[in-house]
Amino acid sequence: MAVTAPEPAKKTNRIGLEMQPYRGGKTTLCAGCGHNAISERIIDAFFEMGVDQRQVIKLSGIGCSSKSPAYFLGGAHGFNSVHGRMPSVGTGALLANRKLIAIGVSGDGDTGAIGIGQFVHLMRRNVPLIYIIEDNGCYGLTKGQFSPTADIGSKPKSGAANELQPIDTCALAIQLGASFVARSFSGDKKQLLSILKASLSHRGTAMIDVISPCVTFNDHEGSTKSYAYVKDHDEPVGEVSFVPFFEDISVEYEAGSTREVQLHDGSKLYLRKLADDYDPTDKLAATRVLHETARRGEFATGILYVEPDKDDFVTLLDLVDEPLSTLPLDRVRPPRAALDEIMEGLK
Ligand SMILES: Cc1ncc(C[n+]2csc(CCOP(=O)(O)OP(=O)(O)O)c2C)c(N)n1
Ligand code: SF4
Ligand SMILES: [Mg+2]
Repeated sequence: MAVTAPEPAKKTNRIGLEMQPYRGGKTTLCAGCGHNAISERIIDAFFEMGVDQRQVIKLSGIGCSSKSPAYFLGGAHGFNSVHGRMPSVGTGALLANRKLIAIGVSGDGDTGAIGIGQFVHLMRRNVPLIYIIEDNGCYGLTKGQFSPTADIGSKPKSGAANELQPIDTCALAIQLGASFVARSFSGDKKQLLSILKASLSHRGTAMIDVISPCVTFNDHEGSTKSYAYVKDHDEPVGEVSFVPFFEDISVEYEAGSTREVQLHDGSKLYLRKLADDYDPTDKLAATRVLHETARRGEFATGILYVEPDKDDFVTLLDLVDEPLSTLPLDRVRPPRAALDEIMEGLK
């Protein structure tokens, strides 16, 4: 009689779940699209951090990138909003329920064009949300027109090269007050996973710009957001190692060359400097590196800036601990007598 070997036990995370429940629907994006790789890393990060999806809200705007939340975390809440308007929907959701873990996915068009005003105010408020830009330098969903992150000199498949100044979303986010700003590449599994896991331990806006090539409209020779170009011009500012609060690992590191940063939930980030003078808690240094690398046609990647102790928007507003959405009416509405008093005062 043939004896079959027992199936290897499936890996479970710290809340006892397998990877499968963290997946979403089958992707309808093009095969090879960078956005699919980012969805995979989000699934890995939430699984490895043992996040309870019932606490999670996925948000997005409009674009191929904004379709992505359908392809990860099938057990989370979701809101696919209007083009460029995800920040206000996310802010509202987080004010109504401060216990939510929010992850927003946007595109370079959704953020840098129609949604730029909303993006600016989200960053300056330091709303506690992970904000991912799946950055392919074009409007993928509407057939590849240049977006505001297209680099000067980047060439389309046909027609003239881009001559307009690009928006550097990382430099903008740092200047505006975001407290965790990173850039990565959809093809760099290790770096992107560490950044995503660290962003889950941060309290405040975690803005992650992920260069994510559009294989259908912007992956040819001459494009500065193609796989080949980004692989050759990726300049990490440091190596990112992340140790979550629930893993008791002591890390040996070379003093002087590695920076230890304690995050909100007690997790630790170890940022090993590759560039001599890089300090991820120094806004000016981060901004300078972004400008210098851009001038050379390169992309600085890694955790560019982190300010773990900055108050987030919910804390600044001094909201009660219980989610507003769970409070009875008599605790959210002023009593009749208080309204009458106000009206009297206006006479
Ligand atoms: C109000 C409004 N204006 C314009 C559009 C058309 N539109 C849909 S997606 C898109 C741009 C998407 O680009 P991006 O955010 O970079 O996402 P990608 O598809 O590249 O991932 C535009 C202009 C729209 N849907 N709604
Ligand atoms: S058109 Fe481009 S951005 Fe959209 S799914 Fe295809 S490869 Fe991705
Ligand atoms: Mg795009």
